[in-house]
Amino acid sequence: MFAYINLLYLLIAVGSASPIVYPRTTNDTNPFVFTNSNGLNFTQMNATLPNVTIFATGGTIAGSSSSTTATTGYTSGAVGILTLIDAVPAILNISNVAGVQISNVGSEDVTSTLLLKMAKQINEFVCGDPTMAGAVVTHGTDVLEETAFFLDATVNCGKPVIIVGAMRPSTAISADGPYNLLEAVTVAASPLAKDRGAMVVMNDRIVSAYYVTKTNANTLDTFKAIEMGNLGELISDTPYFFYPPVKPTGKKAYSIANVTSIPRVDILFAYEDMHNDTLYNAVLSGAKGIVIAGAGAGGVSTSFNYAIEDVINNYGIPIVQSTRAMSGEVPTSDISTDSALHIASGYLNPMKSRVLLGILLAHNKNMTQIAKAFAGSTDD
Ligand code: DAS
Repeated sequence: MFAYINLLYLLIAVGSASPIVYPRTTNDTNPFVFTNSNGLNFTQMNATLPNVTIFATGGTIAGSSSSTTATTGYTSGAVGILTLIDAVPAILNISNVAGVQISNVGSEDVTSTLLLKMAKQINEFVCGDPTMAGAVVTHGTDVLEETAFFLDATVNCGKPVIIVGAMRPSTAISADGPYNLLEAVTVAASPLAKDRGAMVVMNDRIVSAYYVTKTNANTLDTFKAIEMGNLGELISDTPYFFYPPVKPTGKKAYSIANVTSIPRVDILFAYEDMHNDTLYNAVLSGAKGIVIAGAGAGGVSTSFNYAIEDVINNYGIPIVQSTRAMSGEVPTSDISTDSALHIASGYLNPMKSRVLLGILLAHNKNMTQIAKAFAGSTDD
């Protein structure tokens, strides 16, 4: 019945000169005034504004602490999506928003199962709905770059997918979450944000999800793409893009419509005096792919390199060599030998390399196909 009334109102709106507006209700037990065809609820529906869906996963942006000065030691994911939206009424001047509570966890607890659920729901509720302008994902910052990379690779309808977090809990003085959320919804609702892939919007910056990384464990300006720079910024909540829409070199799109799980991929850190058994332990523990956070441009010890080549040739496990350095490229030339197919990560850091390798294994790509997919990040 409710949906029928909505449809009636929308028909009137389409027919009438002045667009219909469902103002916010004061009814706290049922704050929703509109339900769309996918069953998503809105606390306002103003037909003159774009529609954005916010997918909440938890993290500091939804964190709380008894102290207003604490920026550590708080509870992640303590606050639900409606509370987040209600804390920033200015959002409703920019966009109608629906909220989907995917999870409410610290980002360290986000799993590949959650990532698949997120990507499938964004594809269904945003890409599949012509009335929806874009998506926002609220997320913990610690592994945000991995989720951002995964969504950038698996949601490719051209609509903006904006990942946002906070470095201070919502209870802190000058909490950054509310303004970050306002900026994220603003970009998700902006026609300028189309065809740019997923982006991370935090601290007034707009950064490509393909390249962004968390550069500092504590500070508000932590998310950067060190060599590639920002795609744009926001000033007084107005987005400015520095370039026309552009695709990162080598980026490819992958469907996860028929993917039900992502194979295990482990990351091993290179260091002085590293031991080979860590590699064999990962393989024997069930890893179907390995990423090495190599020293410099993918470097490992001579002995460990023998182990790599043994695992590639005799266990058939793909091994991607990335760098433990904060930025830079691992070119094929720096790691290749005649005795095994070493796979270079290009400009992808170990965390993003692991996400890409997992997606490629989920699509049953062989080592040669995997090597070509990574080579695209520099040679395309
Ligand atoms: N609580 C940590 C997380 O969920 C940090 C954060 O969100 O900023 O990633």
